[in-house]
Amino acid sequence: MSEAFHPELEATAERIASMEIRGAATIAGAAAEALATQARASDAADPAGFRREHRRAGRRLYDTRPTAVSLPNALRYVLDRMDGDSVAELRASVVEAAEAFQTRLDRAQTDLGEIGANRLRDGDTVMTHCHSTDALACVEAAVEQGKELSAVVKETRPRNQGHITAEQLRAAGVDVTLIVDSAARRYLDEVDHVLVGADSIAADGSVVNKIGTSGLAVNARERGVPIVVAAQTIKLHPETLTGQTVEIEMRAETEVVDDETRAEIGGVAVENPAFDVTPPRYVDAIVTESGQFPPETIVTLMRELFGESAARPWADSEE
Ligand code: RUB
Repeated sequence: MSEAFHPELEATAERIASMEIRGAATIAGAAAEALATQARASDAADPAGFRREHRRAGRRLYDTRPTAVSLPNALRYVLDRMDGDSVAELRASVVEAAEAFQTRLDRAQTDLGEIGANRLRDGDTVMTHCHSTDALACVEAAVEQGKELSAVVKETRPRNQGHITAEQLRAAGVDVTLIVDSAARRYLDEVDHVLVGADSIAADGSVVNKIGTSGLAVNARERGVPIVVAAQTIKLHPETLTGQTVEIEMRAETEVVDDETRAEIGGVAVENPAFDVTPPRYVDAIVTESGQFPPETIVTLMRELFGESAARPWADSEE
């Protein structure tokens, strides 16, 4: 099997691309675990073969979805720790790093949940967009502190991730109202916070999240409702330190209209960007496991965590 992808790694890559596995933190955990699976099963003949195999496996995972930086940050975490003089040592280092990554991921979410919960008062209502495990962690921690909360949940077309949020908030004991996306402004007067997650945060504090986040933030600012982004530090995009922009994923038009509807409408273009960019001036706070930050200061934390450079330890496409 040397240098072939393990079927489970291939399956994880396909499930990330099809969004069966979705959400930035969940994608990151799945990618790290897939590398560990590849390592456990590797029959590489020598250390060089093992390294090549895992750099290529990293590339396979990297190529699945372009916007959530938690994916390359997970690959960086594991592959940067691939170390040893024998295949056995290399294998152990990859498995250990993947396990440590998952532990850090879980701990970071718990810690940021506690910090985000401090912003929420008993009786508050939050408005959510999409489904973010980091954002949910804040609400769940507040509920555990004994606060009673309500939520206005945007359905989040075209994939309706708001349905997952609605179900999970209801299960946590939150009073949930589901609305269509275009009703958001009407309900902003009734909410105390807009609480969303992030797929990537750029060095200037711009927040890349599910399409519709930026419009919601602009409307919330106009209504005087604070906009809080819950995002653990693996959402910080180190390549933006050197001026790179975050690629916005364009998805299939079939997510927007089915073939029959499309035939009825006739020859129109359909565009389906999955994410948008909210400028820092529309964000009140970014809540991470290391504390909460005004977006304009996030660059300091990014430099501390990643330095000035972001290596790409996965294989180049021509390798
Ligand atoms: C998911 C999305 C979520 C972030 C944060 O988009 O935009 O808000 O990924 O999620 P998609 P989390 O459904 O296209 O993956 O806080 O769980 O990392």
